[in-house]
Amino acid sequence: MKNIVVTGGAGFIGSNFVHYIVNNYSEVYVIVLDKLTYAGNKANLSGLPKDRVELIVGDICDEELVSRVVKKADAVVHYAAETHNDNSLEDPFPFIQTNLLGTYTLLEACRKNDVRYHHISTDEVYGELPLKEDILNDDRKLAEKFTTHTPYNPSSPYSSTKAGSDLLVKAWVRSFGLRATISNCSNNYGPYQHIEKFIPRQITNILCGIRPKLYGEGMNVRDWIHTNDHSSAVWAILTRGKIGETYLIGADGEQNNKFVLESILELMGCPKKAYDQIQDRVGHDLRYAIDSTKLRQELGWEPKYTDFRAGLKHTIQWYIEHEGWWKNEKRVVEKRYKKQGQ
Ligand code: NAD
Ligand code: TDX
Repeated sequence: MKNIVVTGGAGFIGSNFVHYIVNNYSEVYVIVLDKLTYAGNKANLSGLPKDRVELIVGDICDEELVSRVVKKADAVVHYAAETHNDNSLEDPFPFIQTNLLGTYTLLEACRKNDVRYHHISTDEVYGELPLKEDILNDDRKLAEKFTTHTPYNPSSPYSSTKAGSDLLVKAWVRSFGLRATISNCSNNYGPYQHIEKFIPRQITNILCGIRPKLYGEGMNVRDWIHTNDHSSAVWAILTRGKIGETYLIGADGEQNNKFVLESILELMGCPKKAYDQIQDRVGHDLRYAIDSTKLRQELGWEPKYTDFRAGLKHTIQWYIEHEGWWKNEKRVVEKRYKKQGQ
């Protein structure tokens, strides 16, 4: 793996992956293909050596461009997507276009050029799980965590387009022998995450003197993983994963939103209850939880950043030190949320 194309490499998780490669694998050259939508930012790649990383600004739906870029690669790692559930509820079309048509365009380019492909996906394709306490009180033996055998049951336009893109990959493996793998990861946190997302939205709200916003009662559970652990898992799958397989990535980081928000407030020296409970997200998934046994047993992967409180503290510090990175965007994001009643 000498030449890797990373789509969406100027976004949150993609750029963290590019940093991870540059810091750990000196022989690898990375081409980032990114449209630089509102979620992409050149600054996420600043400081990286020019002889190791190249940014090509373009759309993954552009067949001619994609074919030209993919031809040069040993592998494509596909992160580019429209990623925010709330946006998908306002306007699903960009999700259909990038997540489905964009993935199709990449798959065709990899098939025609026999290039190894790794598909980045989400645990949201499986829909929601009941809360742990409800499983204990129910005798139907409900699933406790997502595994690769859990049926797909996506809830939002975002997760349904991610589910559709996963299915395209599976079909390209079976029908055309594409050398592909898929990973479905849980909620990431860490530096460079766009401030529309839960954790950075609340940190930057506090820094701007705005009261944090919790959807509903805040009992929804997310399985948090530090983005560096996601990167090491993707590298393990890309280099040692079995072709045609799906791996679930998670670090046993379940927390409900209320706990996460109150932890942020406490770590930032604010009263624990200094937030507003607001209108809930439509179709809001209750709980996600990943069983990553397969990845751990088959590939020997282990997460390193498992102290959530320490990770949160470090992330808060990053947003404090990088005000220039997010400040201009804050007004736009909050205006959009206000229009949506959130
Ligand atoms: P992000 O929104 O921060 O970044 C997405 C990137 O893709 C941006 O740089 C954007 O400019 C680029 N992009 C969007 N449309 C494009 C197009 N048509 N052509 C080229 N580039 C385009 O997203 P993220 O949170 O970093 O997520 C990255 C991937 O990881 C996505 O596939 C997402 O589904 C998946 N994922 C995210 C999480 C999470 O917690 N954020 C968890 C599991 C999986
Ligand atoms: O202001 C908020 N208040 C709030 O309570 C926001 C923005 C969110 N929330 C809640 C909704 C969710 O239960 O916090 C939780 C996390 O919300 P998001 O950051 O929007 O993430 P989520 O919807 O869980 O999806 C994320 O993880 C899986 C990513 O955005 C997806 O791209 C990924 O696939």
